[in-house]
Amino acid sequence: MRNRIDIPEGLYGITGDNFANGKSNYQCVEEMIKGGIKIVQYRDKRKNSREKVEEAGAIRELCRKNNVLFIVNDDVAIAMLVDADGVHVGQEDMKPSDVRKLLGENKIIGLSTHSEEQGMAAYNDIDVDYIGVGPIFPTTTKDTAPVGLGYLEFAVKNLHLPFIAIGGIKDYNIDEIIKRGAKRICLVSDIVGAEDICKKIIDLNNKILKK
Ligand code: 3NM
Repeated sequence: MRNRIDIPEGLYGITGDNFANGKSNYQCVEEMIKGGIKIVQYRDKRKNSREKVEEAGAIRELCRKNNVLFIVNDDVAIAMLVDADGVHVGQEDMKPSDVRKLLGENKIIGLSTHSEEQGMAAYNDIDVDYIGVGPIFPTTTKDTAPVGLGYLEFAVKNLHLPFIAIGGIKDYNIDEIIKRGAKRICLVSDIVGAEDICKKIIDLNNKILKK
């Protein structure tokens, strides 16, 4: 039986150039890395596959040079092509056990979960290394209804695998997440939309990691 691959604590970065005030996904990741991010997910719902392979490949190399974990959202083929460290799938994407067959034991698989039932199922699935818990608050970045802080509290108590709190998290509400015990947190629009992404990463990681 395999052991889950651990996920670094602190911020989990996700690309989102539609919120980035003209910066490319590559530029955003460069700034995230300067700020000390340890894991980045390539997520793009607008470009075609050819464009995504090119962009993901470039960001993959940037992450490799800087010892930053690189995860691809949804697309197992692109993850394999660029030799990503892992794939993040949703509830309607390929099943983790099928992704595992394609990627092998040593790659990371993440799964979005939006309820206690989905969270428990993922906890009992050894092919899942970590889960997303959210959307905690309303978000315009993903078309999923918010689940509230209740599911986060359930996850902290009952789901003993790495989880990423996500969805509508901003400077003004991140304390609600940290004080409930989340160690890994993702903000998409608030980070890529920041004027100084590097400084934002440093400040938020100091808060989450209590430096
Ligand atoms: N996944 P923002 S919420 C990509 O709950 C994503 O699974 C979610 O973006 C989930 O920080 C989300 O801009 C979007 O609200 C988060």
